[in-house]
Amino acid sequence: MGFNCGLIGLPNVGKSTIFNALSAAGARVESYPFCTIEANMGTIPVPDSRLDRLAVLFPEKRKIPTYLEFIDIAGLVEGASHGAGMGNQFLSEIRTVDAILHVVRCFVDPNVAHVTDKLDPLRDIDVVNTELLLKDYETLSRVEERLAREAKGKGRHAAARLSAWQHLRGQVAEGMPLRDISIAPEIEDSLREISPLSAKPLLYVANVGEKGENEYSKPVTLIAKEHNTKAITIRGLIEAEIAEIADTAEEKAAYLQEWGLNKTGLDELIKSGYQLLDLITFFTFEGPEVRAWTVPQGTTAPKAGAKIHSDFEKRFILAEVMSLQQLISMGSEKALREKGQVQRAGHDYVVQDGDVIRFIST
Ligand SMILES: Nc1nc2c(ncn2[C@@H]2O[C@H](COP(=O)(O)OP(=O)(O)OP(=O)(O)O)[C@@H](O)[C@H]2O)c(=O)[nH]1
Ligand SMILES: [Mg+2]
Repeated sequence: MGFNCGLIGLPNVGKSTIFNALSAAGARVESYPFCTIEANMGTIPVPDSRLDRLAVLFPEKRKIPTYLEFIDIAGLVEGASHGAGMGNQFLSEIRTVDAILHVVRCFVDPNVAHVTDKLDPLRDIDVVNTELLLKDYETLSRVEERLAREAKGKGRHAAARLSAWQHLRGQVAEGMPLRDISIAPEIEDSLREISPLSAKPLLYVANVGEKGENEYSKPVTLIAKEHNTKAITIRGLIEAEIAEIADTAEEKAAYLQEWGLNKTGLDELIKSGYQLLDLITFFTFEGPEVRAWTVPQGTTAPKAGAKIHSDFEKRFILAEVMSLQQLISMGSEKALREKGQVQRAGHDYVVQDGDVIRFIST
């Protein structure tokens, strides 16, 4: 599995349109708000030219990419944290995702209703972020009541935990998202348990309509920087249409070129998403498959092995690590071995982006 991204935002900003562009899954799109009620889900293969090049060396093997999962969630409105609109459903769906893609309407189209009177991306961003924070505040307050009961007469540790928690709630009350707050070690576990919404990595997606970057999307890029993240721009409608009509990668490239684009929003999203989540890709060519895998940066070889087979971690002996570049330029694993270019890596080896690995286990 790659990673799991939830598309969120106000109603009618183009979330389902962008979902379609990304997954070509044909989710229902309408010009009225709240058209999405049940979340749509799509799994898409991550295009990676390194895997394509590696696969050339193993023509008899099946090529299996790593995957990215998108969830198109119902629109959120002011008051969602108290159940307005699709509030509660929306918020519970967000809890399950690894990262948030916050879609912001930056296209002008009088035929598409806006939930408020006029286009104002920064206000829209604020509405959504505030609802996430309010929900977190409510959850933190509930847990605090429990911690306060536990702290009664239970010594220093419980009291310290309560006070760290109170401090944290105070910061959230001031409007700070949890992802920007450094968390005291004694409350890390309790916080992880509640999977707070404002702690999830966030990427802004400016839906810019036909003409690309515009006066509405520029402030989104600036605010993204202020929030220590990035904004990418997607021409939602165009990319969705291209995804629908193009049957092959070549056709898609030709359509994109017609619009003066050299890559899709998806390419950009994957790149930014991997950076945002600190993810890397490694490759294997064991058995009948040549395959890409996604793991977080800093994963050790036995843990990476566990992606492939859960008991690989326990049975791990060593990892034989090859550089993809060298493997391709020398043409075979054998040639690499003869030159002594296969690295034998132990339990502590930290897998690097682009490693080609053969796991040796008991
Ligand atoms: N002109 C223009 N219209 C767009 C663009 N992207 C989306 N739309 C239109 O905006 C309307 C809403 O799009 P959806 O994708 O259904 O929006 P949503 O955010 O999923 O809406 P809800 O599910 O109701 O929250 C549709 O009529 C789309 O065709 C765009 O880039 N340009
Ligand atoms: Mg929708």
